[in-house]
Amino acid sequence: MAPIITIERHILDQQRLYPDSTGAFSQMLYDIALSAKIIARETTRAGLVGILGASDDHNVYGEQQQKLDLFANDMIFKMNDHTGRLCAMASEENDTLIPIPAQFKTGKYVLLYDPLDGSSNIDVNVSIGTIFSVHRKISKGDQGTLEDALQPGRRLAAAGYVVYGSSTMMVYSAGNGVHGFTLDPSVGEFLLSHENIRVPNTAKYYSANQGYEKYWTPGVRRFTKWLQGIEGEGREPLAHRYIGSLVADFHRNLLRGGIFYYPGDMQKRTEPAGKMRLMFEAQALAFLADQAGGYASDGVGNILDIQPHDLHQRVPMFIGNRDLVVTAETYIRNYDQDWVKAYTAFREKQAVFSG
Ligand code: P6P
Repeated sequence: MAPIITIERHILDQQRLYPDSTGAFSQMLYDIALSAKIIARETTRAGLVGILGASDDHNVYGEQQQKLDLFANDMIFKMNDHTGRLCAMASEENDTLIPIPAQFKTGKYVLLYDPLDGSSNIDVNVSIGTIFSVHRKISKGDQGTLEDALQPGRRLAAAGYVVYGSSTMMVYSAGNGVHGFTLDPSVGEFLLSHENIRVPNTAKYYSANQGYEKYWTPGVRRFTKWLQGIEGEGREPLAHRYIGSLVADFHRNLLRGGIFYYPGDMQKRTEPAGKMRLMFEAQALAFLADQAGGYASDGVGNILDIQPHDLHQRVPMFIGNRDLVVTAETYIRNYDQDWVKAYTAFREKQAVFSG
């Protein structure tokens, strides 16, 4: 029988790899794991406690019951605002940077999170997820600033996700491999179940919303035909799996091999930059993919190298097996020069606008 290792024990063991760490980093990962346990509990009961949809009911604390994504957003904030480990937070649910309340000490990390990605799937009982990433404070002074949040993914200290599916799993990396933990609800502990996850060399799946294929660029359409074995050297087709919940699609491809892509387009449905949020989805998953031997690109280059300009900026995303993502980049370079020009101009305008 494999040794039973809780996520707390694993984080402590990882901490020994960084002798200079004060333990604040490990403590912060515990806090995130605890938030995940509480969200997991509410997610599994969502249909039962009337959290679905806003309601006039009030819970035992006298607070109005909220939709699950707002519950998750509040939960992560309240678990982390007083710990003295963070200098700021940023959430997909909040337009601006979230300061640490004045009555609490600040720390040296910024936590960015999408509290419940895919929340439109909650009402139909499809897996959903929480995505988080952690940057180190680089600005002067005690309070965090946008400068601390808007750093390239290469500088991430840690990133991870929780997938609330048939079981609840937390997957994280602190820069030393990707490790997965499965929640044992009977003891309320995340137990190590997938140590040092590596993207399998042979991909099994491709994940994209082909309902929007008419908006895609010629290169992306031809790349999709290549994945299906119709274009090019007639490879064995990959199976198409698209759950419409990013964390669930990413998690399956991480474990079984595959590529997820949400391309930009020229028909202005999602602007040239597509739909994925750089700071709350793409950076975190790109960091994990890189740590697991995979690769994440915006179609032009590595997502980890993008200098962010806005908390809510979007990027196209091709993520998974390196050889598949590189092939997507080749198709785009060869057939989508117009899009590349429009996307590059779009990003340059963003840079200028953000000053
Ligand atoms: P579409 C969910 O809303 C989400 O942000 C991701 O979880 C998911 O991958 C994507 O959007 C689905 O988008 O346009 O295919 O419905």
